Formats: sequence, C-alpha cells, structure tokens
Amino acid sequence: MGKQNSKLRPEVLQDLRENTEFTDHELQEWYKGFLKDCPTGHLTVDEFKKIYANFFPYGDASKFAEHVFRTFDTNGDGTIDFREFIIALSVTSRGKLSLEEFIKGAKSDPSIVRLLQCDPSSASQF
Ligand SMILES: [Ca+2]
Repeated sequence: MGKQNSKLRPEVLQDLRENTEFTDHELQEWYKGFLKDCPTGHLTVDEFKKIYANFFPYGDASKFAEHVFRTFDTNGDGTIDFREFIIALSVTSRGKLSLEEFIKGAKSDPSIVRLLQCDPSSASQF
C-alpha cells in the first residue's frame, strides 16, 4: 500500500485558501480527516450516506443525505471531492469550527439540522 500522501499540494491549498475561510493548517487537518473517511479522495453517494448516518443516526436519513449530496456535488459528476466538500463546509460553518465542533453544533442546532434535512420536494409535509 505504501505511505499515503495526505498533504494538499501548494496550488490546491492556495485555491482553497482563496475560496474558503480556512487557514492552511485547518485545510490540511480537514484533508487528513477527509482521506481517513474517504481514502480515494472521492466520496460516492453511498459513502456519504454512511457518514451522514453518523451525523444523524435517528430515522431514515438517506433521502436527506441524497439531497445534501447533490448540493455538495457542485459539478454534478456523482462524487464529492475534497474541494467541493470543504467549500460547502466553509459556507455552512463559516470556517470557525473544528470537525468535532461542527458535528456537535450541527446536532444541537435545530437550524442546521433543518438546513441539512431540508428537502424542498417534501417541504409541504410541515
Ligand atoms: Ca463532484
């Protein structure tokens, strides 16, 4: 298998720094975490559902996960790469949170839960 390269390349780092509010250090930390969950560097919808289920273990969240996945997958190629992930996250968290804080905050903040679970096609149920 060899040693995994878990460092972002300088040109990638520069691009992400300009498009998010994260620092170099935070971006590297997020990238390490991303590769841990997703060694290929590309999240599929099935992998995303698994991760999402850890965020929201109650109920069947897979439909919502698919909606969030489509929101994150900005180029619509069916996978979420690190750039799409971190930019979506930067918008959500404003870059002020660690991953743990984000998960904790997302679980305890009803507005984020609503945001993540918002499915326009089923909004009329509420
Ligand atoms: Ca994509």
